[in-house]
Amino acid sequence: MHEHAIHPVSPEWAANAKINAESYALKYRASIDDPDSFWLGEAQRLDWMRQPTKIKNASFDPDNFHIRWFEDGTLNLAANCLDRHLDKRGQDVAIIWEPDHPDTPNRIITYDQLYKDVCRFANALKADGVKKGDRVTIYLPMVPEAAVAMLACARIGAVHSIVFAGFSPDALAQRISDCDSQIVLTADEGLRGGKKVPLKANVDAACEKAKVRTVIMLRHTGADVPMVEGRDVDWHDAIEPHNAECPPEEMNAEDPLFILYTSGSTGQPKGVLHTTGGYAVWASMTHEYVFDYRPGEVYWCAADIGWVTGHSYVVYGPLANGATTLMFEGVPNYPDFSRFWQVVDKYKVEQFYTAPTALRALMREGDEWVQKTSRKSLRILGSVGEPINPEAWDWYYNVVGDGRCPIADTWWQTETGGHMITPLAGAHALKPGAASFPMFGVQPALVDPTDGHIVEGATEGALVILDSWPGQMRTVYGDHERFIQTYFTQYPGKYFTGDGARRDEDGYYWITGRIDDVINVSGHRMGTAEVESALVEHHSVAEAAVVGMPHDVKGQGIYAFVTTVAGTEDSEDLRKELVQWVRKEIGPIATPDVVQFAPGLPKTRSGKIMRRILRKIAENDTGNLGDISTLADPGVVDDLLANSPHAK
Ligand code: 6R9
Repeated sequence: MHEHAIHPVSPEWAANAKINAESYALKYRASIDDPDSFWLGEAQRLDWMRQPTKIKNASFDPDNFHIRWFEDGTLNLAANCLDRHLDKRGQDVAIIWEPDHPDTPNRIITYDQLYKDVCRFANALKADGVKKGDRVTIYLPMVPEAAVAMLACARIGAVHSIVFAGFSPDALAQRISDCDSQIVLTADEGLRGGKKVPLKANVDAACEKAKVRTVIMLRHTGADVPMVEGRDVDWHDAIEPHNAECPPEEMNAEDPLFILYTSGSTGQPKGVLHTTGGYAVWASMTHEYVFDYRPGEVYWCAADIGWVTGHSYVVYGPLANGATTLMFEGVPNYPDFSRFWQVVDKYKVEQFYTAPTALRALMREGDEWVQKTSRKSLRILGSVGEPINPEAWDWYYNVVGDGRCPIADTWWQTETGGHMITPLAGAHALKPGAASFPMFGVQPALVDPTDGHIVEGATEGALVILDSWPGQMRTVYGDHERFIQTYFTQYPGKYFTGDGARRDEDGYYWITGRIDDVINVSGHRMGTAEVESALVEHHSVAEAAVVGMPHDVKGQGIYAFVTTVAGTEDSEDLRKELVQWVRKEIGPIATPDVVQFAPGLPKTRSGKIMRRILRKIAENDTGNLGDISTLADPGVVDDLLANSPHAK
């Protein structure tokens, strides 16, 4: 397929890694043949209040659908991330916080300190009336208090719902209302790449649409922001009256831990719900094995806590393992393009984990930015969020890692809770661009999308997972039917990922990307339906169809076809206005790259938009549009082609 070198497992990794080729094979077999013993064993990485005796109880069979793991066990995840480390590691660093600008003082937080901060904040939440099972919306920037807030919720059994701090007031309001959360945790402002983000103002605007009892606001930049009497509380005033003793709530393994909204192929974002025990085992196990993590090492996942990667690999996985986790407020290109590597050197980071889009953006700027830093501390590199193109992989490996550090290209999803398919550095030869092999307990398969039958051997197909794994989501919050409908009906009895994949002659999996109406912009999921519904909210828009287009840095860009209402002039000003409109409605990550005015969209006689054609136009692959004879009006295609920016 390509000429990129294959990198065999190095002798050092084979000899020293937590998992080598032999133990991978043995453990993988055991995890499938005898899941109960395997997972009871892995569950011992946690402290349980009551040990589980029932381990796996799950079936994807439509007539008997259920997913339960460790169902009679009880535990508290915050206690697992904090209390149990205090004896041995109280003075060890839990969180290193590196601010947006290198001249701003950093923060170093020990496990002792983090424990106290979490207990105090947990008491503040309780004092506000938050109880076990209540939803708490978190709209915070990348500051340690975000982790404190998550762990405080987990400690008292409240269910957190983090909304990425780049989302608009509307998007926030919708997520607050959907899970009926009465309380929002935020900051005055966020700070990214020197730019301020008006978080509190966004919360105020969201509160006009969503009913909220309390807003707790952290002073971060010190901006002068209005406080609403009776609703808004200063973070420090909230914790002031409370002490640092807060007994952890005893949670059932299947009690909810968090909700995280994610985009799907239809409708509004869905609230992915994760429960406590299985998720905790999964996050901890994958963090340890995939990053070969050993206590004392400084580990850095550069993802934002607003995404699932931040949940599992900035907070829960590393802290459950007693790790030192680095939390970075900034961006890769500020103040300059060396920022990532300077931070690596500053703290002697051993494991570094980021998204291909960041790598591609840095790669364009030239190798000097990397080469003027040492990076000697790095042992292993990780990639997540989208397929990594072999060119970016090679750059990551050769330039960033100086050809010394294996790359874990981790394929997984918000829904899966943690890594699903990834090479393990001590076990697998690396092929640039291949997500490679399944994690323990994961049974991937490829199916033929036309009839759903499983295809074997070296081939391509829709990626499904055949049986449950502990970190799997349990439901769509408030809509269990939608959960089943979205993931288990396309190929009954199997979990459908939404991704396509190829398996090569050596059994490596290569993820080819989404095959549903989800696009992946800079590693962030966007439903085309969401962007379309934002567009049609505009008074000049009659109809809109959105597809992905190839983009050098972002992986995919957003290409919108817009039909305006009769009598509207399709002007350049309107085009700009629509771009701004979508930014405002959803957030900057949804900014359309192209808006093409179209007097008509290609529809079948039954009125379905033929996205296949729009995708080809967006990809500028118009040589073969396929059969367009079933279109109600094949003539619209000529207009679309003539007016595509590619044609100009
Ligand atoms: C963790 C995360 C999930 C979608 C997923 C797939 C894409 C993620 C990938 C990858 C190829 C990888 N994806 N990791 N594609 N190789 N290593 O990103 O979760 O935001 O839910 O996105 O991202 O398309 O289906 P989420």
